Amino acid sequence: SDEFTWTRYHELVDIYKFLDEILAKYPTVTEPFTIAQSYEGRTVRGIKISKKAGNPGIYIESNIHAREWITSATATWFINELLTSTDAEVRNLAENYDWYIVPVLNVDGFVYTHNKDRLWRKTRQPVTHSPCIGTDGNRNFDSYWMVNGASSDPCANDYAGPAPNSEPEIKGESDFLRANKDKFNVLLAFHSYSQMLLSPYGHTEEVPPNNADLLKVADAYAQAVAKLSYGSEYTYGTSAGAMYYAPGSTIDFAYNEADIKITYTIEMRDTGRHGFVLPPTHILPNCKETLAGIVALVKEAQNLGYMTPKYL
Ligand code: 0X9
Ligand code: ZN
Repeated sequence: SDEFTWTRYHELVDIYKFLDEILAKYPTVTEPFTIAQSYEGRTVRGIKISKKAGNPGIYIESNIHAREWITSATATWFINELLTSTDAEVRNLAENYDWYIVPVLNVDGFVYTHNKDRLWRKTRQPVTHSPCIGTDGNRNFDSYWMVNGASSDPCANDYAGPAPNSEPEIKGESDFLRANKDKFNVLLAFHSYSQMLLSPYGHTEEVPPNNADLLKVADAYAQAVAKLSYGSEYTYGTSAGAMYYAPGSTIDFAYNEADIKITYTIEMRDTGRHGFVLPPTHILPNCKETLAGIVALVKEAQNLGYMTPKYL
């Protein structure tokens, strides 16, 4: 794309302009889709990239947390790479997998971080009988909602909402994932920061049946990133085990309700020096190491047998 660059962060309208340019430029292999209308009336948009029928599918959710700007910067860069890279590994990703990428899920919160409060995390829907605004999207999914952890206080940053799916953005993504569950073999939820890969579950320290595989695939990702001269150090583990309880998250919903057995929260750069306000100089290195990680992740998931098209 002409003016869209990865030397700075972009506002939602520019990200959507970038999507439109990509859709216009690659009409035979791209397709738009809609996840939801947000509380404030914005469209939550996604782009499908598919070069061949019958590919296994990979869904990428980005910026469910408004302030985690590095995630949409990386998602847009990744879209561009899938369509332009001449690298053999990237071409393999583009040719042999279908990609469903939502660069900004929490559109209202994202706009708010640009206009009002750089460190806003939640949605922007008011809560009845509370002066506080917004729900944590990553606690609002209808999977073990409010079981261990998550807050019932509307003023808390991890407020789970008045009910599961109370947020239109979350209801929309849930419906989309459920309706298309036969299409998705892998789901990645982009977050920052911590440099960690987190696998299910978030609501219990018990581990899922394929935990050993999930850790193997995460290890492949971490090793591929560490190998790069500029590569970051990534750790991994289950969400509740390696980080903290997080019930009602995207990846637990994906695992439990959409039958997506390879799924991670990817906490990108950094480890806390800059945190959410990651300087733009980090964008490209973060993008490149994420791509290297995803190449390795897909390869390992393929080796372990998780990439058979689910509808066959
Ligand atoms: O708290 C969260 O939602 C995530 N961390 S963040 O700093 N980006 O807010 C971690 C969630 C990890 N757990 C699950 N996804 N289950
Ligand atoms: Zn987050």
